[in-house]
Amino acid sequence: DLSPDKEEQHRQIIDMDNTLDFGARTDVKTRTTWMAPIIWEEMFDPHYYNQMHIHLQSSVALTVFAVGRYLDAYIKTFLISAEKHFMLGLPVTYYVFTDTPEKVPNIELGPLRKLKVIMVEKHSRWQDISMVRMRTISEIIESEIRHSFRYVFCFDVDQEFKGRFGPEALGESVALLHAHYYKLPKYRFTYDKHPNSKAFMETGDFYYHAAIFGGFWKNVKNLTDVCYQRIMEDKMNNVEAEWHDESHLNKYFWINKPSRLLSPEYCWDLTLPAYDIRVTRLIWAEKDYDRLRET
Ligand code: 2GW
Ligand code: MN
Repeated sequence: DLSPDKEEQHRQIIDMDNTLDFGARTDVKTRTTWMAPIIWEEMFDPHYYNQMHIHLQSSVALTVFAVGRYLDAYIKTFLISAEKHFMLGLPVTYYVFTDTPEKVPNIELGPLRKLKVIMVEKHSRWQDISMVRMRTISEIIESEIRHSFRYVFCFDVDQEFKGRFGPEALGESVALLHAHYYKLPKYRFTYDKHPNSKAFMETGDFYYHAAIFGGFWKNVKNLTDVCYQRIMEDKMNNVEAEWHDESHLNKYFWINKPSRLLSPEYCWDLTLPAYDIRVTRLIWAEKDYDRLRET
């Protein structure tokens, strides 16, 4: 575990994070009502964040699931591109969860970077592949990550890094604005609408995308525990939230406000018009649903 002193020092420096220039972008929202920053290009000095997190000895565990056909389809591009853009300069360990460990390609990793492959079962319902991730992430945080890493970031695999995804994205509790919803009025957000689902909500702050979430390991552990518990309660009550784990994630962040938000630069869909997107740091990979989802 990190010593309390280090943790405290880190918290102070993060809170003093007054280098962000909230006025640098007038075309987009750069702060939430609870004063959490929303990170956009031109608001921050990349060099400052690199130096600060090296100084603080920040370390990052990245979890990603590649089960069934998703391994062949996506993992190689995901990992190779992460090596070029994700948290360069910091110690990073990739935790790859798959049902076919022997098929994980051998990727050349930079210094301070490691890859661990962990076997998981392939759930027959795809909704379960994505929902059970919550439990698996909680377990690996408890058994390993908490002893060696300050931060955990959890990613969908069907995406590719294209630009800097650096330590400016690190925070106590980090959520991502969904590319399809950040400009839409709240009534269009697809929160869960089953009154007896634990994910049910009538209004919220933003629509968050479950393709990326992260933060201090303790916060991510709590998030995954709470979401998994609510997913299981739903199962007992024979109800499934509209967008599965993503609905539960949205409910969680409605109650537990994230301390830092990532703009859709951090997970962009290239099929959208990009008026306010000046950099694409990560993009959605193309989906061939017929090929990927047939069973
Ligand atoms: C998922 C859907 C249909 C068929 C297969 C799968 C599948 C997902 C799979 O066969 N193998 C697998 O490893 N996955 C993992 O689950 C993989 O990491 C993938 O990125 C993640 C979520 O599935 P994905 O990317 O196909 O769903 P999206 O892009 O529509 O994701 C959003 O909604 C999901 C819930 O329905 C999750 O909340 C996800 O985090 C969201 O981005
Ligand atoms: Mn996805």
